[in-house]
Amino acid sequence: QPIGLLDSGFGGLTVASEVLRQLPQEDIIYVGDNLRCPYGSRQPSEVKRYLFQIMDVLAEQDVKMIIIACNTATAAGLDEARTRYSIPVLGVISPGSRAAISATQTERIGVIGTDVTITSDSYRREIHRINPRLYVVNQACPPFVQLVEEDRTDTEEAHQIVARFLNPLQDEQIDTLILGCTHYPLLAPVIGEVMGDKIKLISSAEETAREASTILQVKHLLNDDNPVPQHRFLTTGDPDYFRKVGSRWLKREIEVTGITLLP
Ligand code: DGN
Repeated sequence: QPIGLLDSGFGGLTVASEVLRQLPQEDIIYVGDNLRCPYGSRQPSEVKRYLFQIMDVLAEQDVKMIIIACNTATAAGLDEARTRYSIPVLGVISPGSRAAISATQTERIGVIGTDVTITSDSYRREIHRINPRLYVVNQACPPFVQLVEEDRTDTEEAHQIVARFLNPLQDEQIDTLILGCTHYPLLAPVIGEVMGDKIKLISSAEETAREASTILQVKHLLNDDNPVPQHRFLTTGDPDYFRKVGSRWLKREIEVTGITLLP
């Protein structure tokens, strides 16, 4: 049985890449809802509807676990998703919070994400559930996702937009910045340049893949005899474009199939 992953577009590939690295014997199915990306400025109820449509597609493929590799969808629907499906469902917000809590020394953490994620205040709540003494400052960065989706991360315009949105964080004396959107690690070189090398950038990918691995191990669901793992990628957008951009981000040639979801 494969592991299912989903995102509004390319962002979840940062998590998929880490799953492939940590769990090389696993089959995966990835769904990118590129046609309806970005999710970040939609109503949470709409994001939740899209999330369940995609989870149904993955459930039909008999996946053994679903990783919601999107902070926006995690913030909008993780709790309800866990009640709807009987397989393990993982989000990216708790793993990212844990990684930041381990990383900070000054006890001051910044969080960047989409409007839905930042408005939900999910990271601050999760961090404070574990350690209420930590200072957490939120900053929404709505245009960042499109820079990734449109493959414009390596441009002067990207640098200017990133600098403008991160400016409010410069005086906050944070030492750790959570990339609270799975698209943002693909902008990490620019974000790192703007914030300086003293700031640790936290992506949820590594910690989420580790959690997936632990759960599969505990449940005796790990695939340890799978000589030719299958990696399938589905998109609601243009499969050729997904193959081109996705292959580059993942540093491997991928096969992509187009799918249609209800409006
Ligand atoms: N990759 C998504 C996230 O982590 O929030 C989302 C983005 C979006 O569609 N705006």
